[in-house]
Amino acid sequence: MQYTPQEIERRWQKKWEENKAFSCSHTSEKPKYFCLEMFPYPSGNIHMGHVRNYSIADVVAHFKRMHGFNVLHPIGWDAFGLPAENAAIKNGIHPAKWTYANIDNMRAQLKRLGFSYDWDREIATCHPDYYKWEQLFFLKFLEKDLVYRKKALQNWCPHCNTVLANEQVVDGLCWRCDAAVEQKELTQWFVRITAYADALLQDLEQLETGWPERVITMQRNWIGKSIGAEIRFAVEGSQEAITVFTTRQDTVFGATFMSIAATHPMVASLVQGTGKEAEVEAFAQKTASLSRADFEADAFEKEGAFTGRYCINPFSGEKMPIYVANFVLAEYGTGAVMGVPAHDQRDFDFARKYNLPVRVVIQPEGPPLDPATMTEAYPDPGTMVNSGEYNGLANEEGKLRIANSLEATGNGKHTVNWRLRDWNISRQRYWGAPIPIMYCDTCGIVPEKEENLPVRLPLDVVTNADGRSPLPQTPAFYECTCHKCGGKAHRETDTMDTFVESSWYFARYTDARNEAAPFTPEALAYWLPVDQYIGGVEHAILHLLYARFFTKALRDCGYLPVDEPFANLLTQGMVLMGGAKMSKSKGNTVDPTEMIAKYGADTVRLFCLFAAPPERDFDWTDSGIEGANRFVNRVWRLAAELIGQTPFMAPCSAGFTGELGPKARELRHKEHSTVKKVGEDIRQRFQFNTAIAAIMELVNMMYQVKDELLLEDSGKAALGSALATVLHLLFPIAPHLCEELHEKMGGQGSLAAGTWPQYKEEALEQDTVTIVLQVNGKLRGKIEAPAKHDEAWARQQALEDPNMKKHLEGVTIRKVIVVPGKLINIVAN
Ligand code: ANZ
Ligand code: ZN
Repeated sequence: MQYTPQEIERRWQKKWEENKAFSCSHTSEKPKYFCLEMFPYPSGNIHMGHVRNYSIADVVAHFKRMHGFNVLHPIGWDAFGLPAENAAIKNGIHPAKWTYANIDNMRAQLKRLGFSYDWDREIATCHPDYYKWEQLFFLKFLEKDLVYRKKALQNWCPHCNTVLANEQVVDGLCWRCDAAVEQKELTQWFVRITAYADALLQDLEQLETGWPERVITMQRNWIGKSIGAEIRFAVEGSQEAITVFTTRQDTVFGATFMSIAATHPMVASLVQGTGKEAEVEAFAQKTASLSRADFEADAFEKEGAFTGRYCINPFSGEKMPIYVANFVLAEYGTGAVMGVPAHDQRDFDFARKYNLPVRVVIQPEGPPLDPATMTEAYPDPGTMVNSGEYNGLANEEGKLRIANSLEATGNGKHTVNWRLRDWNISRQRYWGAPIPIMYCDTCGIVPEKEENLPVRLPLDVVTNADGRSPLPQTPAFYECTCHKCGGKAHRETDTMDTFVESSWYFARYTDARNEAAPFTPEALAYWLPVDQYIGGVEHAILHLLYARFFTKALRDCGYLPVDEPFANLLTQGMVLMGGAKMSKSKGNTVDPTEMIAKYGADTVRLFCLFAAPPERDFDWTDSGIEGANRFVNRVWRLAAELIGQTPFMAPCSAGFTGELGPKARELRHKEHSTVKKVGEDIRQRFQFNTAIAAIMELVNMMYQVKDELLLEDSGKAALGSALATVLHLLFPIAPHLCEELHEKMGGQGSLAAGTWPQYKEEALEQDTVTIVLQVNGKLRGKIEAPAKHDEAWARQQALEDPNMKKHLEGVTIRKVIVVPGKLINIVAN
């Protein structure tokens, strides 16, 4: 019996496909389980990161099926986006052709890995049958004022020739190409994600049990709710006032200067006539190009330019110089910050640099702070001092009272601020879903009619070499008739951000072939939410936040029946090579196709699961994949030897204690305890690596005892049962191998429809236990004892053990510590 993975694997893949072994329906009586991996971008080839991600998900899907769940495990393609256009420019292929060819190739690769997908639900987001619904949602959002058009400074990537969302700017660079991001004024479509800021924050609570803590923290910080106050500072010699947002109104008596953003609308009027115009203008120019990420970088040097003007602190009455400062963000709060050097490090650095006064207004316990000797700001809580009528109050109490007083005097108010910004979804790119809007000279912005959807992306265009979208040069696309007045109109030529497609794809899987509607309520009610979502932690903010928003917004438009899309989230680690991320540019990639050709899909899957717990990164090594391959072969050889010699048995079915000899009982014990451990490892923590290790131990024991057990019938039965158990436990991990051996053993049908083995409590009890003997905590011996023994008997055995006797000679026994069935420690001196 030869192990020929290429042949075996293709044979079972064909069978599963023909029998539609993994298709599912929402009309089932069974409980449902929706297992989802983040769908791939069709870049051309499946890489090891995909293999790991999908292998994890596939174990979960099989495991749940074997536990009686009706499992939805779909796959599709996040198929719009820049790389298709770039490849088209480079190779002269149309983005559509490039994308669909890649999908064909990657689909074949996934099939070759034997993943248990319901292929009837495959989706590609670049298909009009998909984006048609997205355009519908755009119109629904427009009706609800959840999308709007606005002119604003935008993040602009000069290399990709498109705007980027804040989330797509990483440390001031484009997340795709690493070009420095510029600011450019453009009129764009925005999704009003801020309307759901509170709900997005609140509902994180629902996710606390199912999501990694750090992802929740990242989301919370991104949404960034700040509770504080706005305070008005009158400008000296002017009717104008500067309003600041602060979370520390309790420190207002310590505000000794004012700082405003370089693009603050009052800059010009403030400097006018002060003689500082040129200086401030030059400074503003220098600051304009900085991004939010620049401000947040640790090494960022805080600088400012004095405007020559002052404002008045409404509490202390003090004159505060007004600076234009590079650390004040124009788009956050009011674009102005009161400088409190004693209690804010940034302000402290600024004050030392420009020789501004430092006044302590919050005292910690212990020796009082002295501004003359302070080397850093004191940002923590304390008691208010130098604060007039507020002196002596705890600062938290002071916050409340000062905010109340602001409202009473009209100098300000309680305020909540959010870090979250609305989501700019306009992209000046071709390969995306058209925004279903037309502009009419008479009627203005005219939404396309629902019955006219989809607004099709034209495929007969010539892409520009510099990456500019061809749509503005394609009259056949943009020329249209206004359906309100019948006049000439012009279609929107921007397309939607591809993150829009991935914000709702999970819901489309519930009813992927529906041509009349995006979903059916029954299917949604049955399948949602996703029970287990699996993907990379790089999507912790962007994609997950957008999908959470879409779920709530579509719920409020009457579509989705849930508040949150993903009940449980697993973020898998990366597959590294020599400690570094695999990348084509570094030349340190491992091609899954090659590995499958060499070892078979089962080995590749097994290695990805065995190498580390799913959250952790692991290194791809030749020795690792070879080790996995040796184990697969070891299982094969064991089965080959046993088949024909042992009876066909169901898992965990070998006879009862009385009928089995001691070795067979030992094997039976191992078999049942392995079922328990593997089940727990997968169910509770997705610890596939320790689960596989436990299966390996069982296989090892079978090798050790088989020759002896093959001599008697009850031993053969014990081996037959253990082999069936191995194949069932290993099936989710190495499905082809297990199917083949199960069939060869005489098993009927497919393991894909099998049930998870059930261990018996009684079989977990061992015949004998090993008790460790110690004197004063040092190991001095061991005794084998019947599992059910008398404690006094065990003590006696310990005292009579020859080595123990030696160590107890000439000393007095003070105490005997007994851990029943495990340890006896005699304390003596
Ligand atoms: C005075 C103060 C004193 C502050 C103190 C802090 C400590 P979060 O929690 O992120 O909302 N701030 C307000 N608007 C800003 C802007 N546009 N650009 C840069 N900084 C800005 O932070 C709120 C604090 O960030 C505010 O409270 C303000 O500084 C600063 F001992 O005001 B604080
Ligand atoms: Zn019109």
